Amino acid sequence: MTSILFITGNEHKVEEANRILSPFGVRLEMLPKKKIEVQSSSLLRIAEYAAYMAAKKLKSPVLVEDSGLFIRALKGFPGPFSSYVHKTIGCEGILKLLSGIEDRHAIFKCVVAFCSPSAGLHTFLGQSKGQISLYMRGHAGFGFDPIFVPYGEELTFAEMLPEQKDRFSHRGAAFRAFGSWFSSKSMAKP
Ligand code: ITT
Repeated sequence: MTSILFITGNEHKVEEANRILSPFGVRLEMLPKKKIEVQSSSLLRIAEYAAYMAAKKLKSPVLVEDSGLFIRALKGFPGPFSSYVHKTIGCEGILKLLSGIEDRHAIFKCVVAFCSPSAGLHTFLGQSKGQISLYMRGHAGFGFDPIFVPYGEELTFAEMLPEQKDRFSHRGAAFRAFGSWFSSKSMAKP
């Protein structure tokens, strides 16, 4: 197993990422620091900047992930502000904003940024398209899981078994892309 530092304050992300990466022989060690965020509405820019700054400071390979829920009827809100919006108005607030609105289309997006002093910066994207449910369902997972139903499915992420969520999720797609790239190279050295 290769160990890589994962800069995040979110334990759920670490648990999910480790589950997804274990077949690739990669284990993430959580470094529970708030990542350094640029003021940007781009997940890609936020993740790239945070990974670059952390690798430079720690002189070690690091991973950073930035994700968010983009709701079409709300013109992409909460998007890059998902963490703050979840802490403030939560799933209930999103359901209120969407009450009476027929268009429930939404996309979960995830950007994984890997940066190492020797290999430089590499990013991996994942997304999951689906619908915002009419009410909260299920208790598994975190964040907006109780209100997100991926297309082709009936259950919300919060009603699924963990491995089932990984199969459909934005994080599953992004970390699988990272895992297959990483295991095909030897990028672990500083
Ligand atoms: P770090 O920045 O410390 O990594 P964070 O939780 O603040 O942790 P983000 O800035 O990337 O992370 O915010 C992403 C938010 O989007 C997250 O807090 C959730 O509210 C929501 N989110 C992302 N992925 C999700 C998922 O798989 N299920 C449910 N909600 C998710």
